[in-house]
Amino acid sequence: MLLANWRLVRELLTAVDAALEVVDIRDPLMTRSIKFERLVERHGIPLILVLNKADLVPLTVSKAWKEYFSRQGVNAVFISAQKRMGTLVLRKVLKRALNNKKPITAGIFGIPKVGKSTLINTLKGRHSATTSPYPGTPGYTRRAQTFKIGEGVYLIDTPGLLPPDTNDVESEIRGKPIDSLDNPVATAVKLIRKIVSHYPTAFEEAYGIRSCEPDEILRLLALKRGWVYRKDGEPVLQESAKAVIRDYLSGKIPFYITPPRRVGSPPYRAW
Ligand SMILES: Nc1nc2c(ncn2[C@@H]2O[C@H](COP(=O)(O)OP(=O)(O)OP(=O)(O)O)[C@@H](O)[C@H]2O)c(=O)[nH]1
Ligand SMILES: [Mg+2]
Repeated sequence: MLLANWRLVRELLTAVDAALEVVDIRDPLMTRSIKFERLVERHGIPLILVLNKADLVPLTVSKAWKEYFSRQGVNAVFISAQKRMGTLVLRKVLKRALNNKKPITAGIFGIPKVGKSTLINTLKGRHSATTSPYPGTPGYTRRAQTFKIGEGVYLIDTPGLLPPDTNDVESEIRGKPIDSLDNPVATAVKLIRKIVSHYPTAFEEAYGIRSCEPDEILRLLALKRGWVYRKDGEPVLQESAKAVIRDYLSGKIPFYITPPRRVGSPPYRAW
């Protein structure tokens, strides 16, 4: 799977007037890249943090995240690229950040599967950039490409940035294709723990499985879907593990976290 290497990112940052960093609003802190943000700062261009997938979280949560970042001096906008929500505000914020200058070129960056290409399509008004639901599946972005989204307004779509080197499971599930994960069951267990610690009824709502126990959830899901070994009827946990990761990425499992109360305090225990 091709990712944006840092040399390409630096080259692009030299060429653009502003950088848009797209993150997943369900967990912005674990889907942003501080390394990237520092690089933008060094290039002296405006950074706009685009909190995408706002259709997956309550409006109060979107507002709280925007507020959280504003307090830290980060220019943040929440949108739903898929549902075409908030894009007018984003256009305005971009215009203001560049003092109405024209023509302008902005780069769209962010770790894999946060919706960079979907945002381009929404702003352009038709399907031009290819998209895909899971890391490395056909349609994911392999190279930088420029799109015109209005008179004198150009956006550059870019391949996913290397996910930040944290212990968080977001980096694990976005860094490579799901079928290439070393241990999908271990990754899914970590993901389930993260989900239920913030949204205890997630698996009941998604699959009708009333449990918060990762092993039990994987076992029951496999049995429910008929993913069993023919010889002994035991559940194939790899299959349910991959399904959970896919369903999380595509937003089928309800989940979101709320901003930490005090700036700087961790939002939750890192698993
Ligand atoms: N619910 C929801 N899903 C979204 C939204 N924006 C994008 N998606 C979905 O997220 C998935 C990834 O979208 P892409 O636009 O391919 O993401 P990307 O950041 O360009 O991914 P890479 O090119 O692989 O780095 C797709 O299945 C989109 O339909 C959104 O606002 N809400
Ligand atoms: Mg893309």
